[in-house]
Amino acid sequence: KLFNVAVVGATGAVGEQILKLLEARNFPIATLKLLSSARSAGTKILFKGEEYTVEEAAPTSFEGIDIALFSAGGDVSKALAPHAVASGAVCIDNTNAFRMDPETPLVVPEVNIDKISEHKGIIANPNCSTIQMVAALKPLYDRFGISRILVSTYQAVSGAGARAVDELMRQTKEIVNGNEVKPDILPVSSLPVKHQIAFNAIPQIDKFQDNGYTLEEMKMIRETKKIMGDESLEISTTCVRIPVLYGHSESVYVEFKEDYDLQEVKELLASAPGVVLQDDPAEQLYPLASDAAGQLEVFVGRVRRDLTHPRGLNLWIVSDNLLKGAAWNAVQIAEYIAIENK
Ligand code: 11C
Repeated sequence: KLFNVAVVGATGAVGEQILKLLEARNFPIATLKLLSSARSAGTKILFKGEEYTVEEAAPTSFEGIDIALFSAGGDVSKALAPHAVASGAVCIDNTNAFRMDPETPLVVPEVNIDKISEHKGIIANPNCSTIQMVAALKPLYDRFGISRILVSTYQAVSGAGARAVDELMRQTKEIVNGNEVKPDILPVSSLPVKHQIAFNAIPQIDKFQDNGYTLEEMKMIRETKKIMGDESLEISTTCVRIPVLYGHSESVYVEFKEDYDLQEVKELLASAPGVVLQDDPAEQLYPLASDAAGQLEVFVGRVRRDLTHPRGLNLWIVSDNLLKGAAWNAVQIAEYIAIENK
């Protein structure tokens, strides 16, 4: 069967990757509708050699659509996904809008694909920094149990969109040329205070919440518990933006419930779906954002026993935030839906 597919946010950083993957994976498409905000409507995009004109997304855009992939921001998803569902579409939503809604499955295929069948029209794609962490930790969680996770992230600017990518390039040139830097986008484009990202590290991703954590940090905490189906998981997060274009890196400490064998941990990671173990200190082999960029997998290395806790383990987890962290996870879900509805 072929499907009528809509991509909402087709001109954005994630939308662009979704289209590339639908093309590369030869997704069974009957018709393709490209939608965006009024600002980008009219843009021409090539898909499989054919030119498409991006249309402004509206409540009436979804008639006859089977699968709608949303990545145009939470407000657009909140406003339009219910209309898409009412028109009979299954929505795969890349935004924060429905992730914590109890009616909406929050899915990382390698972790909880079984939840897809519970959807009531919307399936949520988790935040990029959550996806790569849970994909790597799932086989360890299943084998040893995890009581506690402490994570610090090193996140690429592309997580904040194409304008943040341009901003890093522009600031880098300004500094190298000895000119004054004028920050414009980061850490949060809608807030008045901006900070330099070139040659810097900004310990703020998204807005601060009342508890002193940022929304990105709280997303990682809430989403991990929901995806793992374990509200008792203790998780502490610090999310940092660094001057990398593509690929989020994470330093992760986990405390297992049971004693573990380090070799078995490595074997579990090496055989986990969608995970690549890159761990050989003698060869200086470990995951790098520059290698992970453009790849679909989650890369894990620096796997080592904690020196202070007998059931503690340290790891380094890296993945392309626009691919497994967003577009690829969404297209994987779309592929499952296509197979289910064959
Ligand atoms: C970032 N993780 O790197 C964010 C981007 O909830 O899907 C993804 C935001 C989200 O800035």
